[in-house]
Amino acid sequence: MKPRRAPAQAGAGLRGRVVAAFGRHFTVEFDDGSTRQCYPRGKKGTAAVGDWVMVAPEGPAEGAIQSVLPRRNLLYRSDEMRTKQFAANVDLLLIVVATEPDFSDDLVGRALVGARNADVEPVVVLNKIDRPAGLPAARARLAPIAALDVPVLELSARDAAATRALLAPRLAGRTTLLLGQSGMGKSTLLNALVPGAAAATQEHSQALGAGKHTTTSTRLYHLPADVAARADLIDSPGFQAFGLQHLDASQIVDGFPEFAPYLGKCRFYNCTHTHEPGCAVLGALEEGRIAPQRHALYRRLLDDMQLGQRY
Ligand SMILES: Nc1nc2c(ncn2[C@@H]2O[C@H](COP(=O)(O)OP(=O)(O)OP(=O)(O)O)[C@@H](O)[C@H]2O)c(=O)[nH]1
Ligand SMILES: [Mg+2]
Ligand SMILES: [Zn+2]
Repeated sequence: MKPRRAPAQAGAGLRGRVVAAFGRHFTVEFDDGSTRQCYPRGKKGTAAVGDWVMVAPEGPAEGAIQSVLPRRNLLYRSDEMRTKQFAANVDLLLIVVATEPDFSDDLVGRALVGARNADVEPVVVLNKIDRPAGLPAARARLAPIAALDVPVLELSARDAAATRALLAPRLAGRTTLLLGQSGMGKSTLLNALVPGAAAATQEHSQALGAGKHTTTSTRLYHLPADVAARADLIDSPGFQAFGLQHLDASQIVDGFPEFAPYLGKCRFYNCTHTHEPGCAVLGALEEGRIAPQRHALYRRLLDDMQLGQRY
């Protein structure tokens, strides 16, 4: 995906940032805080929440997206069926899990691989510590990830003051994406940091007849300056699957920093680290220096990739 250039001449459009996306409808916010409902002009190039775009104003409150400005990164997932964009120009990824309901460590591992490949710093938030029954099991499941020096922050989003104290320093001056399965507490976290934000989300999902407060679209919010300066937080709908079929074998390996000390030490230069004799990665796995769950995830990602190549 090659980024397209902004129009060179002044007055060709207004520069703004996509703060909400509903299918092919986008809310774009401008420097003065005003917003316009925008649609993409032409078929090519899809904007994502977090993208900077050039807009040709139409009437008082609408506009056409002329171009998507070059982005630092784009977090997305993909499987055989489709590609789904999460957000663009993200600095920090908060992967949200909870003591209950059960979360999938497979999805957490995939989010980490996606983050490393998009050059986004990952942090895991273990939410709902006010419900401690599931805490030991959750910690055990996260141990192989914590061993990679990925911070795991334990908190209760229902305690807004503690949540702010813990997260605000990491959010200042950056764009942060909340990602995780449904029910883990992403929107509750958002609401602790941006009071009133969840009210808007709930109104929206009720309008769609979604019933529960589950988030149905991705949206960017600004933290109040007294919580954190120049901090943007993106809430997203919970996901059930995190396909990474857009990654090739070497990008998948890059997602496993614990393999790094052994790379280049295998007997075969084109070792896939799955079955080869004399594989240094498999040796480290056998000696307990690589966690079995992590190597199993690596195998699944390679299998997914091979599946994708058949289509
Ligand atoms: N006990 C407890 N419940 C929490 C906490 N955080 C969130 N919850 C509850 O967990 C449920 C799900 O929270 P949400 O914030 O809607 O979860 P979400 O991750 O945004 O879910 P989706 O929008 O469906 O992806 C709600 O009933 C929250 O009140 C917490 O720290 N402690
Ligand atoms: Mg939500
Ligand atoms: Zn190997």
